[in-house]
Amino acid sequence: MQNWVKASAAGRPCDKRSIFFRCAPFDWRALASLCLMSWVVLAGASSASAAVSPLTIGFDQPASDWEREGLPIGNGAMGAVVQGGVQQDVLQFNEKTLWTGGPGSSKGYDFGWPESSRVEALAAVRKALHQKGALAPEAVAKQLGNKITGYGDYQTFGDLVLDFAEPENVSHYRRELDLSGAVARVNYREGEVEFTREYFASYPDGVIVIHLSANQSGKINFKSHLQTPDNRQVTATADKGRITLKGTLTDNKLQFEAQVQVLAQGGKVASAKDGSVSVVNADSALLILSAGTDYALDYPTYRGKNPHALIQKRVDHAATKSYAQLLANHQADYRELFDRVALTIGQASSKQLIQTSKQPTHKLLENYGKGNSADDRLLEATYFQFGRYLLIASSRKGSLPANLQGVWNNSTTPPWNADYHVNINLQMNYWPAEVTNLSETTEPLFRFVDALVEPGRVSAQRLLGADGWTVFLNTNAWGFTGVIEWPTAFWQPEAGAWLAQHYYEHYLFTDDKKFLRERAYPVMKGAATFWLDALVKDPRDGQLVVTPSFSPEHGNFTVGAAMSQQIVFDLLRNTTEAAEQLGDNAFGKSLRKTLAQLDTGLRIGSWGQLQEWKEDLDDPENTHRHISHLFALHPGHQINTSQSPELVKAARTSLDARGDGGTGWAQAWKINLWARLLDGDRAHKLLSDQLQKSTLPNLWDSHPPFQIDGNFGATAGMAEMLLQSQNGEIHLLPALPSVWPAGSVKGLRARGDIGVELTWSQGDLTRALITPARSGEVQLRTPLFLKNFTLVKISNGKSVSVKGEGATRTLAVQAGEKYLLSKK
Ligand code: FUC
Repeated sequence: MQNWVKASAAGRPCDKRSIFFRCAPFDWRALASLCLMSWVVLAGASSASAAVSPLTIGFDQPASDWEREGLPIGNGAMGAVVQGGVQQDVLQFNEKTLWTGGPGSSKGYDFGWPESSRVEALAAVRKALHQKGALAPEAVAKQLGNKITGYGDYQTFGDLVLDFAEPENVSHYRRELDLSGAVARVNYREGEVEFTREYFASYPDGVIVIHLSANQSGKINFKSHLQTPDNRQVTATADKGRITLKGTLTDNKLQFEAQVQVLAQGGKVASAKDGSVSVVNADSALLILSAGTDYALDYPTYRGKNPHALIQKRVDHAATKSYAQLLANHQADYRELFDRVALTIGQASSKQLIQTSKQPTHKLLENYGKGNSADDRLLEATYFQFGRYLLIASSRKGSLPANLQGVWNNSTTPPWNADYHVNINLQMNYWPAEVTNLSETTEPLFRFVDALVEPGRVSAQRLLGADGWTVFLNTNAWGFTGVIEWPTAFWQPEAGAWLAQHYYEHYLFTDDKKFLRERAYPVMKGAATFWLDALVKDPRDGQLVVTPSFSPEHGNFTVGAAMSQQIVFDLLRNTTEAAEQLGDNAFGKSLRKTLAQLDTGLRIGSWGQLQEWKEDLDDPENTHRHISHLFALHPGHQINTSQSPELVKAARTSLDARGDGGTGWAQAWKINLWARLLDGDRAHKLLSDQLQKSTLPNLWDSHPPFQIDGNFGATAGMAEMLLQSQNGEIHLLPALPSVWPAGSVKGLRARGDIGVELTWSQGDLTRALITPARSGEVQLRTPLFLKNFTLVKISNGKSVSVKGEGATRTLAVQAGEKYLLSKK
């Protein structure tokens, strides 16, 4: 475990006589015992007096464990975890660009590129594969793997620490995260005095804010300082209530800076030489924190300006505003996104909640599935909205995309470097973005992937001798596009194509032709160019295949594994459609020619399963967590219930055999897959499993440890149970589980830039409001068409006619109008 130091003027550990007890090396046991003490003090306290918002994650004690009990706040670029100790409140915080490694790393850095071309080794691997049919991952890694240096790790920035006097007589403690308002809160009483702390991360002001208040005047007393790990050189100063911490990472000399302005109403603010600021006898206090680095997403140097001026400006500017103004700015920005979607699935109403169930969230989790249906639905609805909250908090324009931990990381050596794994994880992070009406949150993803194209061209050339661009298993803040040497995962050249899918999906959802032309198509075309070059004719049947090919983290290397083929198919089909729309006829023609010869990766095997490999090798007993060969069902849509029933059956057989186990993200993927198989109860079973087996008390997804993809995947899966639009029709309530017999959802989006609001009762749709943003034909699917229904245009109340028969009907719509379908 890393040592932490309290930042001091000369970057030295603090004075042992200081009232701060966490002098270097930072004593974690001391902190743990302090937390335990606070817990013991508070355990007897009754639960909070504050009103409980229905969308709240709450605890009745401070966090004793960052990962399991911390409450995350974030504004995309910055994140923080609220732990809420009474005597010592440690706000651990992050800024997304603080990474070790990369250009300038003391260890050297090469983007994962081998020194010389691997084209000959590749040819040898291909030849051996064609002769033997399969190769052990270790054998291929020996030929094509690469020992890398300077990959780096996403870093914790540090802690903003508030120290208070030893508390006496503490009661009524509550710590909560209000998802509707994106504010974390701590409330407790000390004797007669009621203390409140509020925390939020503002996107419009670029700062994290803490506000401390009490119900009596003159009661706010604390001392604040910043502390940061010892893998960096730092200086900390305090002047006029402003703590400034500047430094460089030892490894790569990345420059960083954090500033905190401490302000008080009433009382006094005093700055000390050791870099701390104290507040004495104030009525309330406000802390404004901002942090940044000189990182720039700019290949090949990745360096921009020293962050000092920007951070200073942000904090200065925010400090001119009142707490109420800062909060109002933050909430106006947040609510504009968050409030677009509301979900009711039979959860306890806020009134019932306040009266009867002030249960901390972890109690809801512990009691989940034990008979209190309203509480179970409350947990599910909260979990759904938590995914949306986390996406808003970890992915806003102007910073890097959400990484394996979103933006929240308390370590200098996090699991998997808290990087960007692109063989499922980064993609899953963005699955809920379009359908749950948070399209704007995809901007950091696109900016990031745009910046992979240039280094990705070198990887394509050096590793496969191909034009175009690609990336393999994993990438970082530094444009890593090459390969590592982990045999069972390193080779995943389809990752570029998979990322390109997100561009096209964004276009399909938003109908934004400019985005398609200027942003999506160049990236898609580059990824497709790579595959036009890299596909090889399979001598066995003359089809074009990926070789070597590896089904993520499972089995041997073979030729043409299902997932490789399905991803390439998805890319080439999407790019063909895009080329046609944009009039790039010559390229469209070569894509069509290639598609006609491409092995589609869809085969039904001896036990009725969808084959994971081109050969029928699947073991019905195997329960590996990756279910890669089902890519074509989700997130692809080559397999679908209306056009390919045989393949749907095979996919079901495979999914059933794989079982319901797996780590967080695997379970989340299975929610989506069962939803695509239109089996709402099974999808719900996976949701329950995820809640019961892979969810921490603070509702973070566990892998273990904490990994955020499962949160996002589950939110997407729940939306997928209510609405699907991947096959040219909008399917209303495609996989409604029997435990959600009545409910409503507002604000979901369907492909074609269409808003959808649904109400159902006794398991059947009763009302659907369709709001298209463009004119044209819309195909809707719902069994309501088999019953007595009405369909009216809201603006004139007139009936609208539909074409077709059965459960699927087509209506002509006008942009900006609203169409109401209801049960007669
Ligand atoms: C993939 C998964 C692992 C983990 C890692 C970050 O490689 O197979 O389970 O999620 O990404």
